[in-house]
Amino acid sequence: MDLFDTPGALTPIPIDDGELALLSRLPLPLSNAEVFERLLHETPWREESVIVFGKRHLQPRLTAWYGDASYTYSGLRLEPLPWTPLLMEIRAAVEAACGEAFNSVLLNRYRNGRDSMGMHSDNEPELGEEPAIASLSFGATRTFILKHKNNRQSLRLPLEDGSLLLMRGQLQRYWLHGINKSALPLGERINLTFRYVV
Ligand SMILES: O=C(O)CCC(=O)C(=O)O
Ligand SMILES: [Mn+2]
Repeated sequence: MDLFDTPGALTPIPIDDGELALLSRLPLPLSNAEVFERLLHETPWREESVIVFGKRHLQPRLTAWYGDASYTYSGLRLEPLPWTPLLMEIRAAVEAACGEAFNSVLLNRYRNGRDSMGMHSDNEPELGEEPAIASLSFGATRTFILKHKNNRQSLRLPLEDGSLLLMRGQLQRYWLHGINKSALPLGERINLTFRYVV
C-alpha cells in the first residue's frame, strides 16, 4: 500500500501558491445517499439575491448557512441557522479528516446543470489570512474549476459523491474557484463548505 491508498486520508494535489488536498470518499456514519436525502428534505433552502457591481441578482442555486456567527458576502448578510445533529456529525468527520476546526458551514444546492457558482475567492476578512475551507459534495458530479489570478494556470477537478476537498494556505489569495453551468442533463448536487469565521 502506498500513500495514495491510505483510507480516509486526504491526498495532496500539487499546486503553486496554496494547498489543495482531495479525499475521494469521506467515511461517514450514514451512507452518502442517506445524507443527500436528509439534507435535501430537512434544509430550509433559500434562493438569495446578491449585489454584484451594484446590481441585484438571484443566485443560480439554493443555499443555507449554519453556524455560530453571521457572515457577509456580496452585500448579503447571512444570519446562521443553529447546527443540526446531522450537520454536527458530518462536521466531526470533516474536522477529523482535515485536522482543522470549523464553526460554520454554507450549504449549496445545484438543482441541475443550469445552477452554478461564479469564479470567486473565499477571502472575506472574517475568514482570516490563510483560511482552511473544506468542501464536501453529495449527488451529481460537478467540475470544480480553479484559475490562478496572476498567470494562466488552471485546474479542473470532478467532485464526486462523498468527496472532500480541502483548500488551505495561500490558495484563496492566489486562486479563483467556481462551478460552471453545464448543458448536460445533470441531477442535483449538494455541496457543504465548512469554514472558520472569526
Ligand atoms: O459547490 C462547490 O463545490 C463550490 C462551493 C464554493 O466555492 C463556496 O461555497 O464558496
Ligand atoms: Mn468558494
